[in-house]
Amino acid sequence: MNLLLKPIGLFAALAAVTVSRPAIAEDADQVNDRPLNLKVVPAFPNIKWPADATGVGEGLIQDVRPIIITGAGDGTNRIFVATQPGMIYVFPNDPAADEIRLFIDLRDRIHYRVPQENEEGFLGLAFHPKFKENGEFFVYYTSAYNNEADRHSVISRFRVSNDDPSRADPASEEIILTIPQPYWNHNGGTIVFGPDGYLYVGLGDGGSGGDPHGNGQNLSTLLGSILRIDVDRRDPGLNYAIPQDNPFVGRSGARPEIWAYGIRNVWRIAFDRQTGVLWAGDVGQDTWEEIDIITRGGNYGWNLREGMHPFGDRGSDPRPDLIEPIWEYHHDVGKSITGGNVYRGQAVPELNGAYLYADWVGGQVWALWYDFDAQRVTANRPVVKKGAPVMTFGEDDAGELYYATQEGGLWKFEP
Ligand SMILES: [Ca+2]
Ligand SMILES: [Ca+2]
Repeated sequence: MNLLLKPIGLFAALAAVTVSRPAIAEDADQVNDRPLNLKVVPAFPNIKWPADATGVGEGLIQDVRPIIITGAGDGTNRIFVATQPGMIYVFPNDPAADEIRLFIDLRDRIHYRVPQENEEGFLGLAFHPKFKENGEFFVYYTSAYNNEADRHSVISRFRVSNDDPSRADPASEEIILTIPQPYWNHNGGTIVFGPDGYLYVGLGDGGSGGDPHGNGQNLSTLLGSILRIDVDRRDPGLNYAIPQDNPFVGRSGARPEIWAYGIRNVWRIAFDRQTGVLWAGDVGQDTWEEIDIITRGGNYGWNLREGMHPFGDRGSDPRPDLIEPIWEYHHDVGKSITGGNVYRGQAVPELNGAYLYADWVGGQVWALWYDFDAQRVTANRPVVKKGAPVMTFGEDDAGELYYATQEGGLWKFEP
Protein backbone atom coordinates (compact mmCIF):
# COMPACT_ATOMS: atom_id res chain seq x y z
CA MET A 1 0.00 0.00 0.00
CA ASN A 2 2.76 2.37 0.87
CA LEU A 3 4.30 1.78 -2.52
CA LEU A 4 1.20 3.27 -4.09
CA LEU A 5 0.68 6.07 -1.62
CA LYS A 6 4.18 7.48 -1.83
CA PRO A 7 4.19 8.43 -5.51
CA ILE A 8 0.69 9.78 -5.25
CA GLY A 9 1.72 11.96 -2.34
CA LEU A 10 4.77 13.21 -4.22
CA PHE A 11 2.72 13.96 -7.32
CA ALA A 12 0.24 15.92 -5.24
CA ALA A 13 3.05 17.98 -3.73
CA LEU A 14 4.51 18.78 -7.15
CA ALA A 15 1.10 19.71 -8.48
CA ALA A 16 0.57 22.09 -5.56
CA VAL A 17 3.86 23.82 -6.30
CA THR A 18 2.97 24.13 -9.95
CA VAL A 19 -0.45 25.61 -9.25
CA SER A 20 0.93 28.16 -6.78
CA ARG A 21 3.35 29.61 -9.32
CA PRO A 22 2.48 33.09 -10.51
CA ALA A 23 1.62 33.48 -14.13
CA ILE A 24 4.76 34.19 -16.16
CA ALA A 25 4.78 36.55 -19.09
CA GLU A 26 5.47 34.74 -22.32
CA ASP A 27 8.77 36.53 -23.03
CA ALA A 28 10.10 36.61 -19.46
CA ASP A 29 12.85 34.11 -20.22
CA GLN A 30 13.93 35.70 -23.46
CA VAL A 31 17.38 37.22 -23.56
CA ASN A 32 17.66 40.61 -25.23
CA ASP A 33 20.24 40.07 -27.96
CA ARG A 34 19.65 43.23 -29.99
CA PRO A 35 22.88 44.98 -31.02
CA LEU A 36 23.77 48.04 -28.93
CA ASN A 37 24.17 51.16 -30.95
CA LEU A 38 27.49 52.40 -29.55
CA LYS A 39 30.57 53.76 -31.19
CA VAL A 40 34.01 52.33 -30.56
CA VAL A 41 36.77 54.90 -30.91
CA PRO A 42 40.52 55.03 -30.21
CA ALA A 43 40.82 56.00 -26.55
CA PHE A 44 44.18 57.78 -26.90
CA PRO A 45 44.52 58.60 -30.60
CA ASN A 46 47.78 60.55 -30.23
CA ILE A 47 49.70 57.85 -28.36
CA LYS A 48 52.41 56.25 -30.51
CA TRP A 49 53.97 53.03 -29.31
CA PRO A 50 57.71 53.36 -28.80
CA ALA A 51 60.04 51.17 -30.83
CA ASP A 52 60.70 48.80 -27.92
CA ALA A 53 56.98 47.89 -27.87
CA THR A 54 56.80 47.05 -31.54
CA GLY A 55 60.32 45.72 -32.08
CA VAL A 56 61.46 42.72 -34.03
CA GLY A 57 61.15 39.27 -32.47
CA GLU A 58 62.38 36.15 -34.26
CA GLY A 59 62.72 38.15 -37.46
CA LEU A 60 59.16 39.49 -37.41
CA ILE A 61 57.67 42.82 -36.41
CA GLN A 62 55.92 42.18 -33.11
CA ASP A 63 52.39 43.07 -32.21
CA VAL A 64 52.30 45.25 -29.10
CA ARG A 65 49.96 42.80 -27.34
CA PRO A 66 48.71 45.13 -24.57
CA ILE A 67 47.75 42.74 -21.80
CA ILE A 68 46.73 45.11 -18.97
CA ILE A 69 45.05 48.53 -18.95
CA THR A 70 44.59 50.08 -15.52
CA GLY A 71 44.80 53.13 -13.35
CA ALA A 72 46.95 53.05 -10.23
CA GLY A 73 44.25 54.30 -7.84
CA ASP A 74 46.63 56.94 -6.48
CA GLY A 75 44.81 60.11 -7.48
CA THR A 76 47.22 60.91 -10.31
CA ASN A 77 44.75 59.86 -13.04
CA ARG A 78 47.32 58.01 -15.11
CA ILE A 79 46.85 55.01 -17.42
CA PHE A 80 49.25 52.10 -17.16
CA VAL A 81 49.46 49.65 -20.04
CA ALA A 82 51.50 46.46 -19.72
CA THR A 83 52.51 44.43 -22.75
CA GLN A 84 52.91 40.67 -22.95
CA PRO A 85 56.66 40.84 -23.78
CA GLY A 86 57.18 42.52 -20.38
CA MET A 87 57.05 46.31 -20.46
CA ILE A 88 54.77 48.62 -18.48
CA TYR A 89 54.11 52.06 -19.97
CA VAL A 90 52.39 55.06 -18.41
CA PHE A 91 50.69 58.18 -19.77
CA PRO A 92 48.15 60.78 -18.58
CA ASN A 93 44.51 59.69 -18.69
CA ASP A 94 43.63 62.31 -21.27
CA PRO A 95 42.33 61.74 -24.83
CA ALA A 96 44.87 64.36 -25.94
CA ALA A 97 47.82 62.55 -24.32
CA ASP A 98 50.71 62.27 -26.74
CA GLU A 99 53.61 61.25 -24.54
CA ILE A 100 54.06 57.68 -23.38
CA ARG A 101 56.80 56.74 -20.92
CA LEU A 102 58.35 53.49 -19.86
CA PHE A 103 57.46 52.63 -16.25
CA ILE A 104 59.48 49.41 -16.08
CA ASP A 105 61.07 46.88 -18.46
CA LEU A 106 61.05 43.30 -17.16
CA ARG A 107 61.98 41.48 -20.34
CA ASP A 108 65.23 40.22 -18.83
CA ARG A 109 63.39 37.79 -16.53
CA ILE A 110 60.39 36.77 -18.63
CA HIS A 111 59.90 33.87 -21.00
CA TYR A 112 58.07 35.17 -24.05
CA ARG A 113 58.00 33.35 -27.35
CA VAL A 114 55.13 34.44 -29.57
CA PRO A 115 53.44 33.22 -31.70
CA GLN A 116 54.55 29.68 -30.82
CA GLU A 117 53.80 29.89 -27.10
CA ASN A 118 51.40 32.79 -26.95
CA GLU A 119 50.03 32.20 -23.44
CA GLU A 120 53.34 32.96 -21.71
CA GLY A 121 55.02 36.26 -20.94
CA PHE A 122 53.88 39.14 -18.77
CA LEU A 123 50.29 38.33 -17.79
CA GLY A 124 49.17 40.28 -14.71
CA LEU A 125 49.53 43.65 -12.96
CA ALA A 126 47.82 44.94 -9.81
CA PHE A 127 48.55 48.13 -7.92
CA HIS A 128 48.41 47.85 -4.15
CA PRO A 129 45.25 49.53 -2.75
CA LYS A 130 47.66 51.76 -0.81
CA PHE A 131 50.01 52.32 -3.76
CA LYS A 132 49.93 56.06 -3.14
CA GLU A 133 51.45 55.50 0.31
CA ASN A 134 53.65 52.42 -0.17
CA GLY A 135 54.59 52.50 -3.89
CA GLU A 136 53.97 48.75 -4.21
CA PHE A 137 52.60 46.94 -7.22
CA PHE A 138 52.39 43.26 -8.11
CA VAL A 139 53.00 41.37 -11.32
CA TYR A 140 52.42 37.88 -12.71
CA TYR A 141 54.76 36.54 -15.41
CA THR A 142 56.15 33.28 -16.71
CA SER A 143 59.84 33.23 -15.90
CA ALA A 144 62.81 32.80 -18.21
CA TYR A 145 64.27 29.26 -18.19
CA ASN A 146 67.07 27.22 -19.70
CA ASN A 147 65.18 23.94 -19.67
CA GLU A 148 61.50 23.39 -20.51
CA ALA A 149 61.07 21.42 -17.30
CA ASP A 150 61.71 24.68 -15.43
CA ARG A 151 58.62 26.53 -16.58
CA HIS A 152 57.22 28.62 -13.72
CA SER A 153 54.64 31.26 -13.03
CA VAL A 154 55.98 34.00 -10.77
CA ILE A 155 54.06 36.53 -8.69
CA SER A 156 56.24 39.36 -7.42
CA ARG A 157 56.14 42.66 -5.61
CA PHE A 158 57.90 45.71 -7.08
CA ARG A 159 58.25 49.30 -5.88
CA VAL A 160 58.47 52.66 -7.56
CA SER A 161 61.90 54.22 -7.72
CA ASN A 162 62.99 56.32 -4.74
CA ASP A 163 64.52 58.85 -7.11
CA ASP A 164 61.75 59.11 -9.70
CA PRO A 165 58.15 58.17 -8.81
CA SER A 166 57.27 57.98 -12.50
CA ARG A 167 59.55 54.93 -12.84
CA ALA A 168 59.60 51.59 -11.10
CA ASP A 169 62.75 49.92 -9.87
CA PRO A 170 63.54 46.57 -11.59
CA ALA A 171 65.90 45.73 -8.70
CA SER A 172 63.09 46.01 -6.15
CA GLU A 173 61.60 42.62 -7.03
CA GLU A 174 60.51 40.42 -4.13
CA ILE A 175 59.13 37.09 -5.27
CA ILE A 176 55.87 36.27 -3.47
CA LEU A 177 55.02 32.92 -5.03
CA THR A 178 56.33 30.63 -7.78
CA ILE A 179 54.21 27.88 -9.32
CA PRO A 180 55.66 25.09 -11.50
CA GLN A 181 53.97 24.94 -14.91
CA PRO A 182 53.96 21.66 -16.81
CA TYR A 183 53.10 23.23 -20.20
CA TRP A 184 53.30 26.58 -21.96
CA ASN A 185 49.55 27.10 -22.08
CA HIS A 186 46.74 27.68 -19.56
CA ASN A 187 48.64 29.93 -17.17
CA GLY A 188 45.63 32.06 -16.29
CA GLY A 189 47.32 35.32 -15.40
CA THR A 190 45.02 37.80 -13.71
CA ILE A 191 46.02 39.21 -10.35
CA VAL A 192 43.58 41.62 -8.75
CA PHE A 193 42.95 43.02 -5.28
CA GLY A 194 39.52 42.29 -3.86
CA PRO A 195 37.43 44.73 -1.82
CA ASP A 196 38.78 42.80 1.20
CA GLY A 197 42.36 43.90 0.42
CA TYR A 198 43.53 40.38 -0.48
CA LEU A 199 45.21 39.49 -3.76
CA TYR A 200 43.25 37.10 -6.00
CA VAL A 201 45.18 35.07 -8.59
CA GLY A 202 43.56 33.38 -11.59
CA LEU A 203 45.40 30.17 -12.56
CA GLY A 204 44.78 27.72 -15.39
CA ASP A 205 44.82 23.94 -15.18
CA GLY A 206 48.52 23.75 -16.15
CA GLY A 207 47.99 23.24 -19.85
CA SER A 208 48.17 20.70 -22.66
CA GLY A 209 44.53 19.83 -23.52
CA GLY A 210 41.68 18.27 -21.56
CA ASP A 211 43.52 18.65 -18.23
CA PRO A 212 45.57 15.41 -18.48
CA HIS A 213 46.68 15.58 -14.83
CA GLY A 214 43.23 16.29 -13.43
CA ASN A 215 44.42 19.54 -11.83
CA GLY A 216 41.01 21.23 -12.06
CA GLN A 217 39.40 18.88 -9.54
CA ASN A 218 42.53 18.42 -7.40
CA LEU A 219 42.66 20.63 -4.31
CA SER A 220 46.26 19.62 -3.53
CA THR A 221 47.59 21.70 -6.46
CA LEU A 222 47.25 25.43 -6.98
CA LEU A 223 46.68 24.83 -10.69
CA GLY A 224 43.09 25.00 -11.91
CA SER A 225 42.12 27.41 -9.14
CA ILE A 226 41.59 30.99 -8.12
CA LEU A 227 43.79 31.84 -5.14
CA ARG A 228 43.32 34.39 -2.36
CA ILE A 229 46.42 35.50 -0.46
CA ASP A 230 47.45 38.28 1.91
CA VAL A 231 50.50 40.12 0.57
CA ASP A 232 50.71 42.48 3.57
CA ARG A 233 51.65 39.78 6.06
CA ARG A 234 53.79 36.63 6.08
CA ASP A 235 53.13 33.21 7.52
CA PRO A 236 56.18 31.18 8.60
CA GLY A 237 58.00 29.85 5.53
CA LEU A 238 55.94 31.91 3.10
CA ASN A 239 56.34 35.34 1.52
CA TYR A 240 52.61 35.92 2.01
CA ALA A 241 49.93 34.88 4.50
CA ILE A 242 46.84 32.69 4.22
CA PRO A 243 43.62 34.51 5.13
CA GLN A 244 42.14 32.34 7.86
CA ASP A 245 38.66 32.53 6.36
CA ASN A 246 39.79 30.90 3.10
CA PRO A 247 37.46 27.93 2.42
CA PHE A 248 39.99 25.08 2.58
CA VAL A 249 42.07 26.19 5.56
CA GLY A 250 42.54 23.14 7.77
CA ARG A 251 41.28 20.61 5.22
CA SER A 252 43.71 17.73 4.89
CA GLY A 253 45.36 17.53 1.47
CA ALA A 254 43.99 20.87 0.27
CA ARG A 255 46.03 24.00 -0.47
CA PRO A 256 44.77 26.75 1.84
CA GLU A 257 45.46 29.44 -0.78
CA ILE A 258 42.54 28.18 -2.90
CA TRP A 259 39.41 30.34 -3.03
CA ALA A 260 37.63 28.47 -5.85
CA TYR A 261 38.53 25.57 -8.16
CA GLY A 262 37.42 23.49 -11.14
CA ILE A 263 38.87 26.21 -13.39
CA ARG A 264 40.26 25.52 -16.86
CA ASN A 265 41.97 28.77 -17.84
CA VAL A 266 40.35 31.95 -16.60
CA TRP A 267 41.36 34.71 -18.98
CA ARG A 268 40.52 37.64 -16.83
CA ILE A 269 38.75 37.82 -13.55
CA ALA A 270 37.44 41.15 -12.25
CA PHE A 271 35.55 42.53 -9.29
CA ASP A 272 32.49 44.66 -9.86
CA ARG A 273 33.62 47.84 -8.10
CA GLN A 274 30.05 48.59 -6.96
CA THR A 275 28.86 45.17 -5.69
CA GLY A 276 32.16 43.34 -5.03
CA VAL A 277 31.01 40.37 -7.12
CA LEU A 278 33.88 38.45 -8.76
CA TRP A 279 33.34 37.73 -12.46
CA ALA A 280 35.39 35.33 -14.59
CA GLY A 281 35.65 34.33 -18.22
CA ASP A 282 36.82 30.71 -18.36
CA VAL A 283 38.20 29.61 -21.73
CA GLY A 284 36.74 26.37 -23.09
CA GLN A 285 38.43 23.31 -24.59
CA ASP A 286 36.63 22.18 -27.72
CA THR A 287 33.14 23.61 -27.85
CA TRP A 288 31.96 26.01 -25.10
CA GLU A 289 33.21 29.34 -23.67
CA GLU A 290 31.77 30.36 -20.31
CA ILE A 291 31.18 33.19 -17.83
CA ASP A 292 31.18 32.44 -14.10
CA ILE A 293 30.28 34.24 -10.90
CA ILE A 294 33.03 33.13 -8.52
CA THR A 295 32.01 32.35 -4.95
CA ARG A 296 33.95 31.19 -1.87
CA GLY A 297 34.88 27.52 -2.11
CA GLY A 298 33.06 27.04 -5.40
CA ASN A 299 33.83 24.17 -7.77
CA TYR A 300 33.37 25.35 -11.36
CA GLY A 301 33.34 21.91 -12.87
CA TRP A 302 36.43 21.53 -15.05
CA ASN A 303 37.35 18.92 -16.32
CA LEU A 304 34.05 17.16 -15.69
CA ARG A 305 32.06 19.94 -17.35
CA GLU A 306 32.76 22.30 -20.23
CA GLY A 307 30.28 25.14 -20.12
CA MET A 308 26.90 23.56 -19.27
CA HIS A 309 27.84 20.19 -20.79
CA PRO A 310 29.62 16.98 -19.78
CA PHE A 311 33.26 16.96 -20.92
CA GLY A 312 35.08 13.89 -22.23
CA ASP A 313 34.80 10.23 -21.28
CA ARG A 314 34.43 10.96 -17.57
CA GLY A 315 32.13 13.91 -18.10
CA SER A 316 29.48 14.63 -15.52
CA ASP A 317 25.85 15.55 -15.77
CA PRO A 318 24.88 18.58 -13.66
CA ARG A 319 25.65 17.98 -9.97
CA PRO A 320 24.75 20.12 -6.99
CA ASP A 321 28.44 20.54 -6.11
CA LEU A 322 29.46 21.71 -9.60
CA ILE A 323 28.59 25.35 -10.18
CA GLU A 324 27.31 26.01 -13.67
CA PRO A 325 28.34 29.11 -15.62
CA ILE A 326 25.80 31.89 -15.88
CA TRP A 327 26.42 32.07 -19.62
CA GLU A 328 28.09 30.09 -22.36
CA TYR A 329 28.62 30.43 -26.08
CA HIS A 330 29.39 27.85 -28.71
CA HIS A 331 32.51 27.70 -30.85
CA ASP A 332 30.31 28.58 -33.83
CA VAL A 333 30.20 32.06 -32.23
CA GLY A 334 33.79 32.40 -30.96
CA LYS A 335 36.77 30.34 -29.87
CA SER A 336 38.31 31.89 -26.76
CA ILE A 337 36.66 34.19 -24.25
CA THR A 338 38.27 37.39 -22.98
CA GLY A 339 36.46 38.26 -19.77
CA GLY A 340 36.13 41.95 -18.95
CA ASN A 341 34.67 44.24 -16.31
CA VAL A 342 31.30 45.42 -15.09
CA TYR A 343 30.80 48.95 -16.36
CA ARG A 344 30.38 51.51 -13.58
CA GLY A 345 31.57 54.61 -15.41
CA GLN A 346 29.65 57.76 -16.32
CA ALA A 347 30.45 58.28 -19.99
CA VAL A 348 28.23 55.57 -21.48
CA PRO A 349 24.94 55.28 -19.56
CA GLU A 350 23.74 52.57 -21.99
CA LEU A 351 26.31 50.19 -20.46
CA ASN A 352 25.46 50.76 -16.82
CA GLY A 353 25.78 47.49 -14.89
CA ALA A 354 26.77 45.45 -17.94
CA TYR A 355 29.53 42.87 -17.90
CA LEU A 356 31.68 43.58 -20.96
CA TYR A 357 33.46 40.65 -22.54
CA ALA A 358 34.76 39.59 -25.93
CA ASP A 359 35.98 36.72 -28.01
CA TRP A 360 39.72 36.83 -28.54
CA VAL A 361 39.60 35.08 -31.91
CA GLY A 362 36.56 36.72 -33.46
CA GLY A 363 37.04 40.17 -31.97
CA GLN A 364 33.33 40.40 -31.11
CA VAL A 365 32.48 42.41 -27.96
CA TRP A 366 29.28 41.88 -25.96
CA ALA A 367 27.54 43.58 -23.04
CA LEU A 368 25.78 41.11 -20.73
CA TRP A 369 23.29 41.86 -17.96
CA TYR A 370 22.58 39.34 -15.21
CA ASP A 371 19.63 39.40 -12.81
CA PHE A 372 21.06 38.09 -9.51
CA ASP A 373 17.60 37.65 -7.94
CA ALA A 374 16.18 35.65 -10.84
CA GLN A 375 19.62 34.08 -11.46
CA ARG A 376 19.47 34.49 -15.18
CA VAL A 377 20.99 36.54 -17.97
CA THR A 378 18.50 39.11 -19.19
CA ALA A 379 20.53 40.58 -22.04
CA ASN A 380 23.59 39.68 -24.12
CA ARG A 381 23.97 42.44 -26.65
CA PRO A 382 26.67 42.65 -29.32
CA VAL A 383 28.46 45.97 -29.06
CA VAL A 384 30.84 45.97 -31.96
CA LYS A 385 32.44 43.61 -34.37
CA LYS A 386 36.11 44.36 -34.89
CA GLY A 387 38.49 42.13 -36.75
CA ALA A 388 41.38 42.32 -34.33
CA PRO A 389 41.73 39.86 -31.42
CA VAL A 390 40.64 41.36 -28.08
CA MET A 391 43.42 40.81 -25.53
CA THR A 392 42.02 42.44 -22.41
CA PHE A 393 39.66 44.95 -20.82
CA GLY A 394 40.56 47.44 -18.13
CA GLU A 395 39.27 50.32 -16.02
CA ASP A 396 40.70 53.69 -15.15
CA ASP A 397 40.37 55.07 -11.62
CA ALA A 398 36.93 56.56 -12.37
CA GLY A 399 35.57 53.26 -13.67
CA GLU A 400 35.66 54.15 -17.35
CA LEU A 401 36.29 51.08 -19.43
CA TYR A 402 38.78 50.32 -22.19
CA TYR A 403 39.82 47.32 -24.20
CA ALA A 404 42.95 46.44 -26.13
CA THR A 405 43.46 44.60 -29.38
CA GLN A 406 46.48 42.52 -30.25
CA GLU A 407 48.20 44.92 -32.66
CA GLY A 408 48.19 47.67 -30.01
CA GLY A 409 44.79 49.34 -30.28
CA LEU A 410 43.34 50.92 -27.12
CA TRP A 411 39.59 51.46 -27.49
CA LYS A 412 36.69 52.99 -25.62
CA PHE A 413 32.93 53.16 -26.12
CA GLU A 414 30.92 56.29 -26.92
CA PRO A 415 27.14 56.78 -26.84
CA1 LIG B 1 50.96 26.26 -18.04
CA1 LIG C 1 32.97 25.56 -15.63
